[in-house]
Amino acid sequence: MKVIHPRKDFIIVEDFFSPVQVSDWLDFISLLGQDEQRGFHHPDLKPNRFHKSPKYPVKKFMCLGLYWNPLDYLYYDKIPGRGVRSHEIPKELIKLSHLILEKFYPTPEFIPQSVMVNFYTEKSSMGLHVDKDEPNKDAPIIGLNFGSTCRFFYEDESGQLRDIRIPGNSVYIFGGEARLMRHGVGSIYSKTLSPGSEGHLKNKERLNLTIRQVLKR
Ligand SMILES: O=C(O)CCC(=O)C(=O)O
Repeated sequence: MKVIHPRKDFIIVEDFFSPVQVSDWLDFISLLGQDEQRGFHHPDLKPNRFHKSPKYPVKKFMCLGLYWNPLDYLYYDKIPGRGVRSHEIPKELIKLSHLILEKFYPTPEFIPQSVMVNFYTEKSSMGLHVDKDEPNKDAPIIGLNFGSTCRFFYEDESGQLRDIRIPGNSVYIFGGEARLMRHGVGSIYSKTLSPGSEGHLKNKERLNLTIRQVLKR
């Protein structure tokens, strides 16, 4: 494992997952993603001044736990328009999030309430944004990264935009002073599939899970 601190309260841990763990997680996520009602879909995005009916910029998307609606940026108990709850957050993922925080970013009483799963292809990216839709802006956000390396943009302490490569098999955490930093995902690099993800993901594909505590205690 290699721990990197691109800025205060933003931590990347490379080689966090072993290839076997990666393969197991990807199998599991793929299974959840196949569910007709709760699984992967390509939602519409909130209209903006450039587009009346934009699509979400990432090819496939689903949530576990509370559903974040890309149409209005709000969190829901049930998936709007479908009337069903998302898959529950698996116990293993809750345990994993606690283990990650305990080791790299001690946080009292983190309660995972929503996991956003984003599946990127070479045509996907995610524009710069701030994660400000959660009433709880104190709890850190944990990212799990599988597959290809991406170019990740983030804002440093002085407000300057910087970028770093985030490889598969890594995790990142941003909380505290970095919790409301602007960030986004640029290019997905070719031929960077991480060990354990071959056989599950193709060249230039990337899967990211972000784990959040949405509500205040
Ligand atoms: O794919 C990623 O690593 C970034 C996801 C993201 O920006 C977000 O969930 O707010």
